[in-house]
Formats: sequence, structure tokens, C-alpha cells
Amino acid sequence: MFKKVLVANRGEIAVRIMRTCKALGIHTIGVYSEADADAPHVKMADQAHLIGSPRVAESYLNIDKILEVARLSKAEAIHPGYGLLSENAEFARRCEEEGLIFIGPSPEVISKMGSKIESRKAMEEAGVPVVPGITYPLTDAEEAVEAADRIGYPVMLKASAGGGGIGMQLVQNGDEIRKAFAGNQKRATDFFGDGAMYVEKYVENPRHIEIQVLADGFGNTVFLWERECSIQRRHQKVVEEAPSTFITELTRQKMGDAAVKAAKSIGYKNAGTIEFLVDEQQNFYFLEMNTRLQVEHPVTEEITGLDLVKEQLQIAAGEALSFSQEEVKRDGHAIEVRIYAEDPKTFFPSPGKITNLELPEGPGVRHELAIHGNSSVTPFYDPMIAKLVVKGSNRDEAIDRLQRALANYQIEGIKTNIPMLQEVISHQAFRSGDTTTNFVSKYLKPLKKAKNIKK
Ligand code: MV4
Repeated sequence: MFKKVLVANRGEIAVRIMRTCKALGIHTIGVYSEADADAPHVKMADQAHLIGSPRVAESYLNIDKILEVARLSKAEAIHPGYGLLSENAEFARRCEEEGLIFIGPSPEVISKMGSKIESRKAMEEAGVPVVPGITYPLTDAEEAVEAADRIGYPVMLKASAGGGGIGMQLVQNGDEIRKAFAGNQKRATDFFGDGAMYVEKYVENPRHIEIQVLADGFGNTVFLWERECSIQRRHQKVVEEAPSTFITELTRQKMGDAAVKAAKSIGYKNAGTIEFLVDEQQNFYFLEMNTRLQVEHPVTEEITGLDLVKEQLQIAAGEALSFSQEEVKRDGHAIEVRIYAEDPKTFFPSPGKITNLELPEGPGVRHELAIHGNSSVTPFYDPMIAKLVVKGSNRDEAIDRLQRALANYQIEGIKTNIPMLQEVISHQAFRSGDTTTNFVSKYLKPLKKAKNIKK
């Protein structure tokens, strides 16, 4: 195992990674921007280095600076967390060149999965179901119309480099494509520096169900069941759970097998996630592969009893997986909600100073956070400030525990989305498992004031 690991991230995920490093006796090197001098990840690191000004481009995305810290501190490996440099193939390549181990897959795999068109093509070749559509970049609107006429409407016009719904549009006919094409292509070019577009069949009322995989360097690949993350708001996940209430045992096995096939076909190594869209008939289609540890990894940890960061470190250090597919447990039900510093009325980020923080404790309640009773939430970074993860022996128990925990989550000084989370998880539709991607638009009423009840 490594003796020294640099954690190239901030916030709850940097703290989460360092926690496992400490448990394994690994010395941790942290990095921080001027805005984070007092942040929990800095305090937790055995050694922390200032790498630049608050803006991410000058600190947490500054590859040269981070590599310099790694060299000077003699780190053997770098954990990138999620976001930031985690899916940056150039960073993974630079690590390799410096003789550092990037805790993740190879730069080639990151790069291939970063392109929707290339990843669709790879999955098609591997025999993993993809949404009916095209796997080459379109040159203009007329080519898109021809393709869509073949596929059948409605279709989704998508950017190959897309993410967060940017450059993506639902279109009903050829004229709508002609209207939409140039604008989406421009947005994709502006945001991602890549205007490549493609079209695929629109899947109605889909669920977003993703499969966690682990692959070591010896050809062993396993899946760790699914996470259902269908409840999103503006392409931002709000609630994630495992297992899914929707898929049958047969679908679960088929999706797991497809995910393993997908990972093996591209020579995947380390932890990864295959996202699928699942339609009302339980047909599933590859959507994209995330080549990093995900925000919602704790729900998988809760039902399998595994520590995914530990698995990542062991794989990166050249160890073989210590269990087989048959030995992967599935016990109980876990739900995660993401707590954002945002105004519940406007959904705008709500940075500021936290004046009081009291966290609910109890059986099956887990917190992942990097804030305390007098932390400041800065406007420079993602407004997600904490995750609340609950586990129950079944889904009803998990929801009950989540409701109780949210009602007793005391956070003062900043506004949060807790009222919205309470509304979602208290809704009858959530209790009954009607958790499609339309949940927020279908069920959420205009929001009221927080209803935090002190127990
Ligand atoms: C789709 C789709 C329906 N059909 N593709 C949204 C973000 C991007 N990652 C993919 N997205 C979608 N792609 C086809 N062919 C519906 C969505 C979608 C969605 C997917 C998962 C979770 C929430 C969503 C909300 C709106 C649209």
C-alpha cells in the first residue's frame, strides 16, 4: 500500500478520502486555495499546501502546481475525488509522466469515455445496449434531420462533449431540429470547446439507474449493484438510493452483466459507474460512463459494507480485488440526499457564514460533510455542502430515518435546500417508489418555509 497520497480536491470528498487514508495508515497531503485556509480538509491533512487564489483555474485545476506539490512532498499517488481534475485525461497523463499513480483509470479510457459519441461506439461494439441513434458527429442540421427521420421522433439532439443538459434538446420533428441545431452546437462549443452533435431516440419517462463497478489490474471486474438517481432538478441529483425500487431481479442481473461487459471491453481499471436510462418496460440503455468516484458512492457502501475509497487505493497500489462477484453483499436500503447552500425560493447559491450546526445522530445515520458550526460557505465552489446518508433494513425504515434526521438537521446562518428535500421524501409518490426523472416537475409544489421541528 502507498505511504503517502495527495488528495487533489476540497470539501466533503477530500475529507472522505483522507478518512480512509488515515484508517489505512497512509500519510495525506492536502492542497488548498486562499479561500480554504481554514477548511476542514486542510486541518485533516497531515500536510497541506497552498496552491493559489480562490478561483479553481488558479488552484484546484492548476495541474503544474499540484504536480509540483506532489513532487516536493514525495507523494506516490494522487486521488482526484470527483469534479475538478477527476475526469481530466491530461492530468492523468501528466501524473503518469511524473511517475505518480493517478487513482483512477488510464488517460486513454478517461478520454474515450469523455466523448459521448466515442463511448456509444465502444459500447455498441461491446454489445452493450445503447439508445437507438447515431455514433458519428453530425456536420449540419440536414444530416441530423435525415438521421432523426430514420430513428423516428421524438429524438434528443445532444452534444458529444455534453454534460448537465448543456447542448441537449428534445425535438419532435425536422423543423424543430433545423431551429435547434446551430444554437446547441454553439453552446457545446462555448462550454466544452467541442461542437460535435449527435441524435438518439427519446426515451419517455426514463429512470436514471447506474451500476457501480470495480476492476483491478488482473482482469477481475465486479459490479456492486445499482443506484437509482432519477430525482434530479435541472440535471443536479437531489436524492439517490440503493437498491432501485423499480427494476426486477432479472433486470438487475442483466444491467450488472452489461456494466461488467462494458468495463472489460475498454480495459477499465479502478472504480467506475455505468449510467443507464431505463424505460417503463425495463429496457435499459447505456447513457455514459463516469470514470471517477461519484458523489453518491456512500449508498453503495451502505448496502455492500465496502469502503469504495479503500478499494480504489488497493487497486491503484496493484492489489487484486479481495472478493468475487458472488461475495458482494446486498443488505438493507440506503438513501442519500444532497444538502446545498441555496435559497429554497430562488435556488440560487446562498454562501455565507454558518452560525450554528447541529447534526442529527441515530441508528443508520451517516454524515459526509466539511463544515462546522462556524465555517463559511464561499461563493467560489460548488454549493453542495453536505450529504446525509441513511440506512434501514428496508426502504420504509430508511425513509422514516431520513425524515427524522432532516427534521432535526439544524443549520443556521445560510439558506439550504432542506425544505425541498423534506418535501420530496415526505411525498406519497416518493414513498410509493414513483421516482422517475419527472418527479420534481410532476410533484413539487412551490416551496414553503423550512419546517424544522426540534425533537
Ligand atoms: C435522455 C433522456 C431521454 N432520452 N436521452 C439528461 C442529462 C444527460 N446526462 C442525459 N439526460 C437525458 N437523456 C434520451 N435519449 C432524458 C434525459 C433526462 C434525464 C436523465 C437522467 C436524469 C434526469 C433527467 C432529466 C431530464 C432529462
